[in-house]
Amino acid sequence: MSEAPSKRHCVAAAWEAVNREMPKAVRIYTTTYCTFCRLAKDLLRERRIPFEDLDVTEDDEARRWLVEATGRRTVPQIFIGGKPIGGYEELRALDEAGLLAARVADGTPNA
Ligand SMILES: N[C@@H](CCC(=O)N[C@@H](CS)C(=O)NCC(=O)O)C(=O)O
Repeated sequence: MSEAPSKRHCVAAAWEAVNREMPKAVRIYTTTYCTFCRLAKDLLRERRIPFEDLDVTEDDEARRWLVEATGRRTVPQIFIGGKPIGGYEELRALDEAGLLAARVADGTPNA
């Protein structure tokens, strides 16, 4: 008789489906060779939060737009439901406060 799938397995499978089908509420602007970008994406993956990764390494126009939109010059810049929340440290602070999942759930997907 086959073994019933574990709860962990079911949750992982559900998140995979969400990743495939749900418009993503989290958008993260990154560059290559950016430690904070990697940490932010690792955290999102750990929490199984789907995200859209936009690499702006070679895109000066996008970098200028990001500075205007966020008032910050560093990457990553993370948007939830179209609103800038800051970089990795702000993402981690939301997570540590137990607010990240709710913010993502509240965030309307990026257009
Ligand atoms: N406090 C920021 C630090 C981000 C940061 O220092 N990022 C570096 C790259 S890993 C950066 O953007 N440096 C300036 C630049 O590349 O122009 C965060 O948590 O995201």
